[in-house]
Amino acid sequence: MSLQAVIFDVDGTLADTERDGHRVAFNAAFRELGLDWQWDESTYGELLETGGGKERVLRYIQRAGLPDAAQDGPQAFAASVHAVKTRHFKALLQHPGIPLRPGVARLLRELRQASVRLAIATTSAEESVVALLQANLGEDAANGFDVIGAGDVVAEKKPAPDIYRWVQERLGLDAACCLAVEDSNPGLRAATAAGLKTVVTVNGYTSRQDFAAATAVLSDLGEPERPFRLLRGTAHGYGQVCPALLERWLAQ
Ligand code: XBP
Ligand code: MG
Repeated sequence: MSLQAVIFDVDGTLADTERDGHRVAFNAAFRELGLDWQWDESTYGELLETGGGKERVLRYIQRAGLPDAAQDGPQAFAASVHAVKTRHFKALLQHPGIPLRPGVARLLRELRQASVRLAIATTSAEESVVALLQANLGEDAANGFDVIGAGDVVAEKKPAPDIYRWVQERLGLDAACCLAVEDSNPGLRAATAAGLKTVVTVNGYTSRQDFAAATAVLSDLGEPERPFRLLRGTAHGYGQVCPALLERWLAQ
């Protein structure tokens, strides 16, 4: 069966948005709201086990307690923190900016040229995803994706497979002709539970996680002048991820 679509995760996969993006934006939101919360890099690494910004705040409340400011209860409080945080995140995309990871822009271009459809399956809010794409690839960038599955469109976030199933349904494609690209164990579990073969590109937060279920694990997608490092699986002689290599992985 030939490759019809590639479904990309966003945070950690298209760009390293977590440590210097979402984390920084959360801390800016905490300051703006007068909270004495501060998520350092290692605390945030632990909190990343919980997918979704609002869910992450709710989880932290279990540890730090509900702040006095949260008069309307934890859900409303998490939603208001998230709204402020999203504004800060979008500002960070403008300045200083968050670049796409190596090979991402190239692979998206090559897949489009090969008539392979593109989709997104993410836990992040859609407005953050669209802003990331626009900041890096231009105003029309989101239109290059057939389906964007983001945020609260499903009840259960990753590692539940719901967001991948939601995207597949809208693509109208069987899992057997699609591949997922992920960066984390919760993301890999979500994609494989939806029946998708999955390629993982690791980052600082995820490199020690369990990726035994992945079709291949790489340092990044690779560029002609800077090939990826293969961490698991076979690269069939390639040094950069391209449509032909994705076809090989789908067929193996
Ligand atoms: C990453 C996430 C997101 C972001 C923040 O998920 O867990 O929640 O940290 O985004 P994925 P929001 O890698 O699956 O994209 O604050 O907008 O939820
Ligand atoms: Mg991710």
